[in-house]
Amino acid sequence: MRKDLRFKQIRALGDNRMKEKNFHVASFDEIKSGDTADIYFPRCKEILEKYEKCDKIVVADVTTTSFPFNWKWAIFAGLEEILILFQDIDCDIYTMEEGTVFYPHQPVMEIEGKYCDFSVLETALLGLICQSSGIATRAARCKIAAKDKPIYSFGIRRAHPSISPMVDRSAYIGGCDGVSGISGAKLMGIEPVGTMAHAYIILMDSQEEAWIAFDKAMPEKVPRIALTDTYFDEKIESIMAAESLKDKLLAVRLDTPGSRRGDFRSIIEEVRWELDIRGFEEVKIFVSGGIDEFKIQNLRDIADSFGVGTSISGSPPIDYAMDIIEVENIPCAKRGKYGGKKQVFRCNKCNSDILAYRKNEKEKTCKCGGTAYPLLKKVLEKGEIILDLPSPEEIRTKVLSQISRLTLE
Ligand code: PCP
Repeated sequence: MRKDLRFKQIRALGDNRMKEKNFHVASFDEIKSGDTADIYFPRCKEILEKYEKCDKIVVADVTTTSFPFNWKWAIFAGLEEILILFQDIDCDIYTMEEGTVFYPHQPVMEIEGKYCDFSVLETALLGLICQSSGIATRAARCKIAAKDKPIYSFGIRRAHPSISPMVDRSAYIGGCDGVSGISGAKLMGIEPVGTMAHAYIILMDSQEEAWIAFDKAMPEKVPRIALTDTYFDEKIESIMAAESLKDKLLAVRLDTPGSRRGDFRSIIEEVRWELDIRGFEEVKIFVSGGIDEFKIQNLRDIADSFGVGTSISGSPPIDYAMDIIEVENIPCAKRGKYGGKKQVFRCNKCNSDILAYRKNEKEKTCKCGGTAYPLLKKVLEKGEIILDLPSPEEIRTKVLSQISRLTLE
């Protein structure tokens, strides 16, 4: 196609979007109708319809065979949006509860119905849980690394703004103690958290004026955390901030640029020393910028809280796959997959799992003598949501109790 024509087309598309005042995102209707599907799904559906194969009742499950970076476990997240996607679709869905820790080869979800009723939703389904589960898992890993020290999700600036509520919700249910995004916090009914930006310091006449003005302007509920790495060495600015705000200063934030970061641990130790010898033992140290679970592990004994961006919001997705495992009640699966409906039973004594062919057993006896209970429960019946959706807070609590028994290894 002649270049100018192609450009005109792009221009026209761009103009349409501009006219519609819409970003390059799919609408609710486009997602629900399968317009965000990979093209091979509607094409195959067309042929299946032509050959009258569409009425076959199938069971499809969603599993993964491994996790990024050889992680040993992951957090299942994104269920709430799955229910929005499948509401009014004539099928039944069994899933683990959102926030459940799971392992490779374990089904987090099983869908029963006529394949063609949901086939074009596979792409959206996977997208909803792959990204959300990756973010929640990385947040949980950072939370394990931080132990009792709070961690905050500062990563929505690294993702398309249309998904910032999902990013912050996944980070929060994964274990973050707070999120910086206004829309994400609104979605969860919590207060967004934040400190101050370098731009703010630069626009004010001096660091001191910026910190004092912040203190005068902000409502009491906003913690007084002074950013102390804009122009001078962190220890100098931290002393200046402590002497400016005295006992009103809760913490200093060190977001030292990479070019100056060198040995960040030593910088934090110096700041700690200088604050303590001047009687500011109560002033805490908040660090951000390039933080991940391993940096947290290395700094948690000297830093009091962490702002984590890219490593959580940009976490690799959990690469779930959806596969047919049964047709007309006959187990059948592609190579590399176990056929047949399944259930995962988790022992309430030793916490180990039993993967079994699903026969609706209420419980199983574990080899340790404990009782193992089923993790997959029916959440959608003939398109109707039958699950009382837990709040993000409840899901977060469930995650924290499970990860308290886990490690990063
Ligand atoms: C960024 C901002 C985020 C941090 C870094 C996320 O600092 O404060 O909290 O970093 P990460 O993605 O590496 O984890 P700046 O870019 O300096 O922005 P600002 O001056 O607005 O704080």
